[in-house]
Amino acid sequence: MSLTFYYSPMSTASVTQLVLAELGVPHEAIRVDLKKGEAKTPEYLKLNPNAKVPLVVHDGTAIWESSALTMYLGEMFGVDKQLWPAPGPQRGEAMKWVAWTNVSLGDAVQRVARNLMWAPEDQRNAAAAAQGVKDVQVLLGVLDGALAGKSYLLGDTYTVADTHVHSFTDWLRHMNTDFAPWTNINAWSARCGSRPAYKAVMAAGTT
Ligand SMILES: N[C@@H](CCC(=O)N[C@@H](CS)C(=O)NCC(=O)O)C(=O)O
Repeated sequence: MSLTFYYSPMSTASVTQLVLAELGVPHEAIRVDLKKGEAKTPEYLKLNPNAKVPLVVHDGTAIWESSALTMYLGEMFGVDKQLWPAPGPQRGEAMKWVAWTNVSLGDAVQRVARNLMWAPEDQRNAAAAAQGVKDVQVLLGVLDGALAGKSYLLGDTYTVADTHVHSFTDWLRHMNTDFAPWTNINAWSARCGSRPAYKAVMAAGTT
């Protein structure tokens, strides 16, 4: 088995890095310097024509999109370890949260980030940013409600769906999102943050 993980610190690749650590998958990690254009070389573009990280090459097949990677790695390496559900409704639930994070929550968060930070100043829209902030709070309410009375997204058992969603909420905290109303999320975050794999990745300082 050969698995190569292309990443850059402080990027979406952190999600995949945490998932790989949680699953204990042996791999080679290759750091891609985005500022130096290392994701735009002809060799890299052959593997990921989107010129982005994360990228995993597993036994010669290139797989990108962090949501796909969490689901794929969970399916390949997580079922025996009870870190990903076997096929069935619980797997559907796990997939639901991973897709929701990248598509629904991701959309609102990107509207905020684009209109406050990422876009050139003359392309930013304060009203769109303000609406994005409101939408993020509505979506966090959905997550908080789903965690009521539960230790983890799927109930009593931690899965890499938790790793995925938690990594994203960590980033939201860095963006100064208001988490004060979300007591269920905060208690769940503390549980996710106490996982040995999470602590080891944070201590290594490569995320
Ligand atoms: N939808 C993709 C987004 C990946 C993405 O946006 N990666 C950024 C870093 S956070 C990137 O590699 N950007 C290339 C660059 O900045 O040159 C995923 O979820 O994997």
